[in-house]
Amino acid sequence: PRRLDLPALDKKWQSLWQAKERPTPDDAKPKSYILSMFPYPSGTLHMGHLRVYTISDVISRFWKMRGHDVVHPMGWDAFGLPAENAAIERGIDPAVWTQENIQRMKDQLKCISAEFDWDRELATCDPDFYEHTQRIFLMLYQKNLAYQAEALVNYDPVDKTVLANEQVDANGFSWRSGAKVEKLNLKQWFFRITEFKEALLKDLDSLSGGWPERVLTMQRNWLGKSYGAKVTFPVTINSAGSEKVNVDVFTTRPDTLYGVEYLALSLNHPIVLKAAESDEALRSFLSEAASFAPDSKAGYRLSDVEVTHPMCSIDMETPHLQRKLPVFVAPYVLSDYGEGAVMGVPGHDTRDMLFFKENANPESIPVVIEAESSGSEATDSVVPKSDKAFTQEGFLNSRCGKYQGMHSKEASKLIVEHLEQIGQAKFVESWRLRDWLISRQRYWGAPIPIIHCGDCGPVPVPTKDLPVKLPKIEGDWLKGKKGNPLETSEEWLHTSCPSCGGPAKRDTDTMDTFVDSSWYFLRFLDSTNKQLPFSPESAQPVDFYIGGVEHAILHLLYARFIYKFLSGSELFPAGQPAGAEPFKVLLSQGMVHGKTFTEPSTGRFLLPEEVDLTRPDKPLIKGTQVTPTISFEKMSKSKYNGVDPTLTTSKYGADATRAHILFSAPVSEVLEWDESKIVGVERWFGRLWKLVQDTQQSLTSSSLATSDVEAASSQATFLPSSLQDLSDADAEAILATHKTIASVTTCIESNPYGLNTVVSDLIKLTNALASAPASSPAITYLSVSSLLRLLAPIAPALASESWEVLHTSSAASSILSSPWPSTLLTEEQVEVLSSRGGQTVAIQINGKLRCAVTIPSMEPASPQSKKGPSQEEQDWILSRVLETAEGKSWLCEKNDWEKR
Ligand code: ANZ
Ligand code: ZN
Repeated sequence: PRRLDLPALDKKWQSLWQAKERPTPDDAKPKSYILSMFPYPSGTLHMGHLRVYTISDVISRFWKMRGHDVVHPMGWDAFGLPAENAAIERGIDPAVWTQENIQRMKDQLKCISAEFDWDRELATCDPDFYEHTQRIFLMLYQKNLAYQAEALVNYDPVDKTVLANEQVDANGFSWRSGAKVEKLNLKQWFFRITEFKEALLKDLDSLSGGWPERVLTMQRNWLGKSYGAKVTFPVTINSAGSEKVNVDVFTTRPDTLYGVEYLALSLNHPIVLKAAESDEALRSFLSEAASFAPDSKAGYRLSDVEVTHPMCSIDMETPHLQRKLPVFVAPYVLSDYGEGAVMGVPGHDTRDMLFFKENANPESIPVVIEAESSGSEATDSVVPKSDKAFTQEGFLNSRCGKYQGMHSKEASKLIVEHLEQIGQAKFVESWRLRDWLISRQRYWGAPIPIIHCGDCGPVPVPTKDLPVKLPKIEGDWLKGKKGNPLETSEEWLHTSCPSCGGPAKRDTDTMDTFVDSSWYFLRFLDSTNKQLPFSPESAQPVDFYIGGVEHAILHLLYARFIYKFLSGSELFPAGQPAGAEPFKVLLSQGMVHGKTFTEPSTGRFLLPEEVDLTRPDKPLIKGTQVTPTISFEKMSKSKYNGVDPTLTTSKYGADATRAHILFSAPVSEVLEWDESKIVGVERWFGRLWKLVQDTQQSLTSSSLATSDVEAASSQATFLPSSLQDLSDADAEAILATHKTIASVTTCIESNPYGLNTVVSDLIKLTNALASAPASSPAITYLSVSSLLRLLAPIAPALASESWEVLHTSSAASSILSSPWPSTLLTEEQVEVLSSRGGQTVAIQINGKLRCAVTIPSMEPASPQSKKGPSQEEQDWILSRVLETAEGKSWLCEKNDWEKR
């Protein structure tokens, strides 16, 4: 028998596949669009890539074998900072840097045997692509969904660019440079995603089942619809001749209104801006506070301003409502949420309590809501300063006037209704979602196709002048550049106004790379269209979308928004139903963690060359011979635990690597990459390879003609007219093969999250067929050829080679174009075959399972008695059970079983 050399098989088959032309699309076939999130061309493929592309490749090959016309494209999310930073550091053209990286990664992708539609390839930095990104920008602009506005923006002083809120971490640092982010007021471009908020929320319901619930929840939270009330507080500004103004706050807890102790305003609330004009100390507080973290406890008391309780005029009985309360300026109050003002309830909100303790130095903190109803008793309702706020709902206590004893829900409603009558409150909803800030002050992005004219204002670039190309980089023009390079690109910057012809300037902002990725999946469907981003005939949603959970919020939300917008535009066929969604099924895959060795006493990460792995099960630290601590952690350079997928594939072959990566964890979970365990897959492949050779031997020595074997892909040819005529070995082989076909098919088709179980099912079938081969050559062929076809999407080279061994005639078509095996048996046949050689009967006595015995099989039940065994059948079963030693012992001899 030939030795199995997996890397050699890769070489042979990969070059055969590359030479093969992609079949022309067949309109008669059902279509499937399978897509993995396109990578950033960093230059090297990492294990996360390997995992995601293996999953999408398996699903894609499966649907091809199922007779679908599959779209499985690959492209490059090629704009963005790393290329520009490389250019600034090393003085190379970002386009060249990117192109080289793409080439390198493309070669690496071929090594993992992933089959992509390279004729659809795209890169978002290619003018042929970004021309259409610009077109889509203009479509939004024409519908007033793209606009420019002054905004307090996050500015990264290291990268010298504006960041989206999402790119700033909870502590106020840039996600990319790690720099402390500053707040600046600048004119920026926005997409009005908030216009689509209701649809973005509601249509999530229709994705349930196709998307993981966790991702749906993350999307819902990001949209953040909350119901509450706007409550109006009367404020007096003492210095301004006791000027009276109203301040609205947004609250989700009107039931806590009797516990209000202060009012807090955002840094740019109109009252604050006014007060700052004559308050030097406030001005310096504001400039400092702009860079405070969102959870800062800092505050500034507006000593000149007082607030009265909105209830004070309708509830005169409650003395504490008649007080004047302080007003603070607080960075924790967001200027762009709710009303930019908060009613402070220290007893029931943790942030309010921390702020109040810090800034008002209170002796105690009043409580108005309690876990249990206090009835009409008066309680001492204050908490000592050290206590925690009671943030749950509950019952209003004796401080709450006529609302005492009511539950929070009821009180909230009645309080707002009551205040509404005197014009002091309104039920409102509020959203967390903000418009999408899309402009970046960088070079390496799609230029915003707007020209600014002194006379006409902003003018869209006419379609015929698209694309607005980036200026060419001459020499090392970008080297050492700070700020936005486009602003100093004089020749590019100055142009004439498309409307009046006068001198004008180009917009120097480029678009957020999330704009590119919000529509690229539609371009793949019509990637060479010169006139349009894509034609209406080509537009369709993605059937399976596979990618990392790090994109669960923003990328998916932006893509859903743009898809909804486009599906109502002329780019889609007319009359699209509402509720259009771009990704029917979403597979969000977990991270790949690397095996990490640390020195137990110091916790120091060990270099690979410091660990002796001669015995993979017992690693030792070289020199000291101490056993290192092993853990699995996110791969990183500092932990020396990164694994290069191309090294793994060249060592073990792409097939074993792919099978191992699928087998090691369910798709959505963290995968602990342990190279030493890949031998499990290698052994399986070895057994399978031997099984194929043995099968080939028995086929050549049998009377079964090769042509028969090849012609026979359907069960009818192989199964005898009566199942009773099958030998025991054949029956078992057929049954095992049938069950595996059924489970593997169901899994890939409708629950790809369980792809790991596909591998274990295939291992089991291999073992079953190897240890108990079928007796007839026809059944042997049927089971082994089915196994190979089930294996083909996962291990395409090994399956192809085995197929070739099995089909010596050169006319045999490739396994990858053979049909997916259909199940072999009907349910009745499964029952008949399962009960051959006996059936198992469980014996329960008084509800306790005592034993299981095997008795001869009964003739198949007639259809009428399907509801359960008849009396006659029951008697028959009982007498058979009593014929077994164990059955007899339990049912006749152990009369004392109750005592056991
Ligand atoms: C009083 C109160 C008492 C509140 C209480 C909560 C608990 P969600 O659910 O996220 O919508 N809030 C309102 N506007 C704010 C702003 N501009 N910046 C910061 N916080 C603001 O949050 C709504 C709650 O967040 C509101 O309800 C308000 O505090 C605060 F025991 O009002 B609450
Ligand atoms: Zn003009």
